[in-house]
Amino acid sequence: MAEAVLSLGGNVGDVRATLFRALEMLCEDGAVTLVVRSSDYATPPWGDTDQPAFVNLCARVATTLAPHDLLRRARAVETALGRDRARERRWGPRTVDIDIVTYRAADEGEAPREVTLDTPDLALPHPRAAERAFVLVPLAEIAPDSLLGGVAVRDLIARLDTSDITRLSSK
Ligand code: PH2
Ligand code: MG
Ligand code: MG
Repeated sequence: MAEAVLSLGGNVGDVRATLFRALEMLCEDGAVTLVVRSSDYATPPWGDTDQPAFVNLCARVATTLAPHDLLRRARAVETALGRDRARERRWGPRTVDIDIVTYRAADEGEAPREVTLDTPDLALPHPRAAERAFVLVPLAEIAPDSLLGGVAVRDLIARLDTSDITRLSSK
């Protein structure tokens, strides 16, 4: 079993319900199982500030899927939940975005190892996660000691302004 950290976010529609459903759909069979998820967080739009606030969360999953198979599943869930990549603008509004932040392979009898990948559709660890408070704040809730590019999440956060990110109470 491998373990992956996922970042989910969206800002169109009933986002909290959509993110909840996205986790359910990702875990619909035994190939992906939820280990732990963060709270939902309201986060200011990053990259393109002329759009509504996002809701973001992070989740740790165990999976038998290889990185690209996990990506394919994430994309299928995005599409099923109303995302239309052909119509959206870069960093613009979307019902749901599911990103793989890190992927740790644990082959039988071997120590877990962090997978690094640089392909056109998937780079691991996620190349910009370490700079994004909307990824790091939820991630710190579930794994403050985890490393991104060799630096602990709690230390990465210390460099950023997180004052405009608010944890949403559970529904
Ligand atoms: N995703 C984007 C662009 N900007 N801003 C926040 N706060 N949260 C996101 O998930 C997000 C974003 C494109 O994927
Ligand atoms: Mg994405
Ligand atoms: Mg994204």
